[in-house]
Amino acid sequence: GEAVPPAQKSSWASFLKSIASFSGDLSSMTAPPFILSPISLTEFPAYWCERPELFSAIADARSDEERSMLVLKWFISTLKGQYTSRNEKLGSEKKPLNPVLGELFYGYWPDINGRGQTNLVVEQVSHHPPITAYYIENKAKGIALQGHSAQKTSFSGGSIIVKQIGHAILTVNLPNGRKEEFLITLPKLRIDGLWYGSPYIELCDTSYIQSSTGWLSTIEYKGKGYFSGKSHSFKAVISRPGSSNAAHTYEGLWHLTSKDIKTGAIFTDVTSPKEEVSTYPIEEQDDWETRRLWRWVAKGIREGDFETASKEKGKIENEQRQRRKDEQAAGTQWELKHFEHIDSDPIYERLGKLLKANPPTEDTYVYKHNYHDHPPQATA
Ligand code: 0T9
Repeated sequence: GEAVPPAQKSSWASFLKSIASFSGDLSSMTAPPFILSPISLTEFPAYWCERPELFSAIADARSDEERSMLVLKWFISTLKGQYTSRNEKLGSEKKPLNPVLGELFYGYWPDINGRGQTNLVVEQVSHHPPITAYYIENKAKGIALQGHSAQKTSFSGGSIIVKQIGHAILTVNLPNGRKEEFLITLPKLRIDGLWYGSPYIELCDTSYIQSSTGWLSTIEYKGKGYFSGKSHSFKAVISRPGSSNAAHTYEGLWHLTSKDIKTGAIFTDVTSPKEEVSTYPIEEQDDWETRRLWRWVAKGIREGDFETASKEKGKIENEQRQRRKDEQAAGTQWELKHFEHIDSDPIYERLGKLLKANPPTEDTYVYKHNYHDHPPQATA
C-alpha cells in the first residue's frame, strides 16, 4: 500500500491478518506506529457540539414539528466531524488512544451572541470493553445530551464493521414547564481502505431519532454506488406521530450539504468551519484528565518518537494494572465519578417502544450533575 511506510509494511500486514481472524475489542490490539492517533476516544463526544449554534437553536423551536426538524438538522451536521475529521486532521482514520478506566475530559463552548455556554463532561466508565459516557449541557437554553458509546467490531469483505452500542438522550425544557425527550440511536459504520493503509469511514443502514411527542426521524445511510451514487449519502424522513408517511424528506451528503426534496431549500450545510471544544490548560488539569494523562504519549506520536510514546504508554498501563490488582486485593471496586450505571434506561424503554427498537431495553450511565464549570482537584 502507498500510505504504509515501507518499514511498517509487514507489521501492517500482520495487524490486518489478526483483525481478520478476530472479532471483539480492536482498541486493545497493538498497531504499527503510522496508524496511531494522539487523540483519546474520550475526546470524541465533543463532536456532538462543534456547531454550538445548531445545538442551542433547538431551544427556539415554536412547535413539536419544528423541534424535530432542528434536532435532525443538528444531528446530521455532527456527522462530518464524528466520521471524517481524523481524515482531515491526521490524513486518514487512525487508531485512537484507548482510554483508561476513570479517564476524564472536560470542555466547553463559550457563550457568544446569546447562544449560552455549553459544557462537556466525559468519563471513561469501562476499560474492557471500552465504554465512554458523556453529558453535554447548555443550561441557559435548557438543552442536555446524555449518552454512552461502545462498539462491537467484526471483519467482512476486507472492511471492519462497527456496530455502535449505546444511545443518546436529548432533553429539551419547553417553555410550558414540560420536557421533550429524543432517543437518538447510532449508525453502523464500515471502515474501508484498510488494505492501502488509509482507512476511512462509511456509514450504513439506518438510525433513528424518536421524540416523546411522537415525531420520528428515520435516517438511511448509503455509500458510493447507492441512491445518489456518491459516498456519505443519506436520506432522512420525518414522520408525524402515529403515521409512517413522510411529512418532510431530506436528501444529500452529510459531509457537505443536503436539501428538502419538496422545496429544494438547503437543509444542512457543513462547508463552513466548525468550532472545536475549548479546554482548560494542561497545568490546571488533574492527573486523570485526558490531555494531561496522555501528554507524553501524544507528544511522542506527534513527533514520530515512537520509542518515547510506547515507553510512556507502558507506564500508564502498568499503573492501571497495579491499581486493578490493589482493588482486587482490597476487595474494592473503582468508583465512577460523574455517572451512575443503571441496567435499564427508562427513557430508552419508553421511546424505544414507539419505534420498536431492538433491543427493547438498554443499560445506561446517568449523569450525577456534579461538575461545575471548572476542573475539580486531583483524586487519589
Ligand atoms: C463514537 C466514532 C466512534 C466513537 C469511534 C471504531 C473506532 C472507535 C470508535 C464510533 C463517536 O461518536 C464516533 C468515530 C470513529 C470510531 C473509530 C474508528 C476506528 O477505527 C476505531 C477502531 C477501534 C480502531 O481503531 C480500528 C483500528 C484502526 C487501525 C483502523 C483505523
